[in-house]
Order: sequence, then C-alpha cells, then structure tokens
Amino acid sequence: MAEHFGLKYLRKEVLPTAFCPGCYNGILMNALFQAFMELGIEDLKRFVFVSGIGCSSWIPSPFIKADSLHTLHGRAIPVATGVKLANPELNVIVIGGDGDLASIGGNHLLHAARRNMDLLVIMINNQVYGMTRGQAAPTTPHGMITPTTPYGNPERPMDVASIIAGTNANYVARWCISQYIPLKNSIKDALSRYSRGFRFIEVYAPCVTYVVRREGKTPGEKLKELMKKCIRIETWKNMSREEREKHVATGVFKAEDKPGFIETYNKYIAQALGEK
Ligand SMILES: Cc1ncc(C[n+]2csc(CCOP(=O)(O)OP(=O)(O)O)c2C)c(N)n1
Ligand SMILES: [Mg+2]
Repeated sequence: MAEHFGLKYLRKEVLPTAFCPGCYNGILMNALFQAFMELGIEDLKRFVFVSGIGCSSWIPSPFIKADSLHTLHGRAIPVATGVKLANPELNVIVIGGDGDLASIGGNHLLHAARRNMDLLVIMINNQVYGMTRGQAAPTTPHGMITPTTPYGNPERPMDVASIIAGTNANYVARWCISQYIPLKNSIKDALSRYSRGFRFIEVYAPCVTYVVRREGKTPGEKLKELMKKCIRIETWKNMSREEREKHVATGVFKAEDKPGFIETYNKYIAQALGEK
C-alpha cells in the first residue's frame, strides 16, 4: 500500500498526537501536508515553524518534521519575525490558536500585519482557550456558556480575519474546517502565488471537547452543521444582521502581492548606504 503523503512531513516517532479524539487539528495538518505535496515540496528544510502555547500550537511542535520554535504564550509572531529577519531565505510559518494569536498575542498580530511582515500565520479559531479547559476567548460566540462565562458570554466575538484585512497584510482568508479543498488551496496560494508579505489564514474549527461535546454533538455531526453554517462572504454580505450572526463568512478577504517588509526595508537600507 502506498504511504500516506502526510507521513513525509510528520515526525512519526512522537505519535500519537496529543489531540483529543476527533479534534479538527488533524484535518488542518492533513490540508497543510497536502498543500506541501501538491507544491512539490520534498522536505521542509527551508521552512521554520513557530508557535506559542495552546493545543493548536502543538501542530508544528513536535509533530511537523522541520525546525520549529515552541515559544511563549502569545509571542510566536515576534519570534517568527526575528527568524525571518535573520534569514530571509527561510519560509517562516506560525501556527497557533485564537487565544494565542488574537488575545494575549493580539498586538503582535496587528502590527506584524500592518508591517506586511513576510510570514504565513495560520490561526485555528476553536472559539475557546482549549488547552486550559475551555475558558472564553475573544472569539467565543455571544451567549456561549464556558467556565468563565457560566451565565453565557455577554461579549460578542471579534472578527479576526476582517480586522487583519483592514491592515496592510497581503493575503487574508477564512475557511471552516469543513471546507477542506478551499482551505488546502488557500494554503497553497499563500505559499506560491502570494509568497511574500503577511499572509493570514483563519481556520474556524470549534473545539471538539469544550464546544462540540458541550453542545451534546459528535465531531461528525458538528462538521455537517458547519457545512450549512459556513458560507461565502459574498452571500453573507447580503444577509440581515440576524442571519449573519447564524453563519460564518468564509472565503478570500484580500489577495494582494505588495512587496513585503523585508524587501521594502532592504530598499531603504540600500538607499541610505548609497547616499553615504
Ligand atoms: C503567559 C501565559 N498566560 C497564560 C497561560 C495559560 N495558557 C496556556 S494555553 C492557553 C490558552 C490557549 O488557547 P488558544 O491559543 O486558543 O489555543 P487552543 O488550546 O484553544 O488551541 C493559556 C491561557 C500561559 N501558558 N502563559
Ligand atoms: Mg483556542
């Protein structure tokens, strides 16, 4: 039997993964590996993965067969920025959670996007702080009961993809974990057609333990629900406010190919040196 394409990029010696049974993080890993395979990437020697702390931060470290930095909670983006500045030849990918990237690390996310820093950031929005047992995050739906919102979440979730689309980031997309093919193609685009500047992909994938099972659903049932709930942004825009709140707007929010920070920075340095 032919070996599964993913095994080439997976650190088999650390299996099984630390994820809960049915966790959607595995689907994202599969999409990532399929994107690498379809791009003809034989090994990940030219890649560095950086993550913070959380269940999703475990995807690159220790499971992906590449150099990785497992940093502090919320600090993946500044460390990734340092890696990229030190060696611009490397492809630097950050993978992390909604808590890690949009809450404690929110400021870093905003400003790396504003700078159009040459990084690909994949954020798994599972709606909660999964690793610490499902507390409310800035992405938790309005009304959701969690250990920190026992009477329901009085706040409304932030729309991270739209916020990042409002910066100078080159590429912004959001996909539900049920939209496997567009998600995989989006990762491919963010590594090929749009290979410079800040690229942000939000993956909407509710935590199977602290969201899905709490709702009394199985991960499979939730995937079927997501197939109806996740719609293209163009359709979502024409809905009433009530209808919008029941759906997730997905698609490519922005796709530009402006020079990234490194190219622009080098231009300024060259000009300054030339003037001497
Ligand atoms: C400075 C700091 N504050 C808090 C924590 C505790 N902590 C560990 S993981 C985590 C939340 C992770 O949530 P998220 O990034 O959404 O990842 P998930 O587990 O949901 O994939 C928190 C608050 C920590 N490790 N370090
Ligand atoms: Mg989370």
